Amino acid sequence: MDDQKIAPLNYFLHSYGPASMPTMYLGWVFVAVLVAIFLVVALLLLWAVLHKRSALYPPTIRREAQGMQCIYIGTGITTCILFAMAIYMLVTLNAVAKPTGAPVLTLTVTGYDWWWKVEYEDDDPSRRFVTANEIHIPVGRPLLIKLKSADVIHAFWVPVLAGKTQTIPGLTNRQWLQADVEGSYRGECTQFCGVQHAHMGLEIVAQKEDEFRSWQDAQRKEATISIDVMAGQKIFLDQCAGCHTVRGTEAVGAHAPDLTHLQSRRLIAGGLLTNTPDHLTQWITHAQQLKPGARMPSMVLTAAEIGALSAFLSTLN
Ligand code: HEC
Ligand SMILES: [Cu+2]
Repeated sequence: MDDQKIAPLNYFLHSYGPASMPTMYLGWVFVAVLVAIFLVVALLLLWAVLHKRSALYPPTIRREAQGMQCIYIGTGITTCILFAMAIYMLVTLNAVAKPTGAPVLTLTVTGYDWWWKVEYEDDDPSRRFVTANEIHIPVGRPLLIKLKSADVIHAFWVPVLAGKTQTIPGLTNRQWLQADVEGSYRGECTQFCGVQHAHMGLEIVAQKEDEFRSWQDAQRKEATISIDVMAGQKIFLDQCAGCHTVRGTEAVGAHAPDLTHLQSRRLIAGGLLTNTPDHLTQWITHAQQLKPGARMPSMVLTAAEIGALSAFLSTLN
């Protein structure tokens, strides 16, 4: 969790993968062309202001014909530029439409108010697993993401890796993605989906193949609950299991983030808080103050219950 790298250049108008690289160049080229056009027009305007037509030289037929000629040339140039830009845009759309090769991984990502459920698919059902908000991927390999929604329309967007795709109730949309640089990339919901839309973040963590494999193996495991935290587990089963799952226990709630490997995640609550013991306690007791409207109530617990529950949650790694 702590040694996770943050990609150094996680900026606007940068790209770290082939699903977004062509679009990034398109953006830069369009900005350059538009700035150039702006400068040319501004200069021509300035020239016109400075060379005002003198009243001593009334318009002649020859001058008017010259004026018309200028308009034809200007329209011609504009049309050519617009056509060139349209063609470049179509070429770019085509370039990002298909993955660089067969996807090595298929994920189903489902948007919920206001978090993301992430399912790693596998032909062997025993190798499938579920997590939330933090998506690990092998660096340099294409993957396929199936996008669904559990409630309203959301949109999945990791700007430096790929364009945005909507998640629509009842539909499965598809999007491919590839990160060519190791690191952690921020994503957002980009379709207004209710009060906490701004706190529906996600993180993509691109890792070396072997690191990714061991992360996957760890995620597949069920939680191992030690006898010391049984009191906390009991509170969890009473208070939290209606919504949350911890694989390996009787908690199988389906409409909240899977907490089996909660401690492996860097952030909680859609990127609102870093995952520290302190923040976890605050979140559990004050979810509605921290993220008003979130689909988790602020839980009313005694200090002893919070202590036992925190001990239980701290073992979910
Ligand atoms: C009514 C359903 C419900 C109950 C009961 C509930 N939760 Fe939640 N919980 C949620 C939802 C929904 C979220 C996601 C909220 C968000 O990010 O908007 C969540 C998020 C969390 C998270 C953050 C997970 C992450 O990775 O982002 C933790 C930790 C958590 N709950 C712990 C608990 C504990 C512990 C209890 C019991 C004391 C509990 N919850 C009870 C619905 C519930
Ligand atoms: Cu949203």
